[in-house]
Amino acid sequence: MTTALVSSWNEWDPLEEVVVGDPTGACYDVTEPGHRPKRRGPRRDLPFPRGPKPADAIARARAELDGLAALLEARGVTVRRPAPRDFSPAVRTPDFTVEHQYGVACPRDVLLTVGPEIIEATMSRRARYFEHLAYRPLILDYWRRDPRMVWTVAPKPTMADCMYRPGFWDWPLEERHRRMHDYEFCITQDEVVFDAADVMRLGRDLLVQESMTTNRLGIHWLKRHLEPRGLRVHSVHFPLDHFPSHIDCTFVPLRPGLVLTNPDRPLQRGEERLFLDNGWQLVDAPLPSLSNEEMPEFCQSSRWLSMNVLSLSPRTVVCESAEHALHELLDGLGFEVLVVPFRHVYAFGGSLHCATWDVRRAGESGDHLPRQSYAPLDG
Ligand code: DAV
Repeated sequence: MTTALVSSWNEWDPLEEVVVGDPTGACYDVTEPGHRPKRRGPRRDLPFPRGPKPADAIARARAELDGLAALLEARGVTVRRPAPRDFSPAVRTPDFTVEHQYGVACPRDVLLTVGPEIIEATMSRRARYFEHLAYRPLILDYWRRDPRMVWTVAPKPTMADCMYRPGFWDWPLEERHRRMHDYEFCITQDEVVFDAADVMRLGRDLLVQESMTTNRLGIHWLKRHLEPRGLRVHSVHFPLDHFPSHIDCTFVPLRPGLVLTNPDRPLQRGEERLFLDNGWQLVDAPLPSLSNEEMPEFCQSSRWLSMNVLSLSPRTVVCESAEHALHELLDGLGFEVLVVPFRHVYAFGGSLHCATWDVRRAGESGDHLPRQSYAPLDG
């Protein structure tokens, strides 16, 4: 009997094999219908740069990503990296053109492991349309070596102009607030759209956030795909987040019974029942060490990257080294806290959870939320 190479059911079981992102060849975020990048800090009003990122920024991010890889290897985890690529070429499909691509520092956004299956997400932005290609040599290798590995490619949307909601980026704040319970963002509901980082895996249950990067059809596609295998897919909502993108700075399960939550982004009322009815604790993360304005100039994520942690096991978590308040909280909750500097990666799309994609964790799918009045697939 061969042992599985690809198998990961949740966010916390002992990590055995992981892909760590690489900033080589990365370009700046592209202004497009699904994204409007902005600078932060004193130069906030200058235009957002275009094209490849400078070599020194890439070198600093690479040093931190390599540091994470070294820590993981020292802990006995097998680490693999995507092959370097140039992301500066433009992309032209029958439906859109985009002036350049993005990069592969954040594999979490693109790939989702569910048990023995690797799902390539549809993605939601044009500059990331072909990002999966950078991982194909790795995925093919897993597929060849693991006869039970299942390789699934979710249907690519057109990313044509009509897939996006015109005007979204210019809505005044009051309008956003008024519409917050509609969960309508820059993508429409006309095509299947999801980024893998909007999903959190909890064994038999998966949570998917409705966001700027995942729409209701995307969630429905995941339900229809996964539920016949006995899994349960739940959509979750955080109405106070007016620009939601990826769930891993908002709702971060750390072990069975415990989720790290974002005090600025409570769950939609009623959705907490699933957790409380099953005796789970929702523990708010402490305030991050940086304000949003202090985040790196070209970083497009919020200060809540502080809670974008990577679990090595139900009792060991890797955190960014400056987030002392979080280290203390996790220590008090009984975790061994490992730290690495990671702020130079922030401008490349995220922190420790974003920059990794787990391929194998020990353990099986478990039912950690057995009490629920679950609404199965409804057509
Ligand atoms: O809170 O800004 C960022 C996630 C990055 N992939 C946030 C979410």
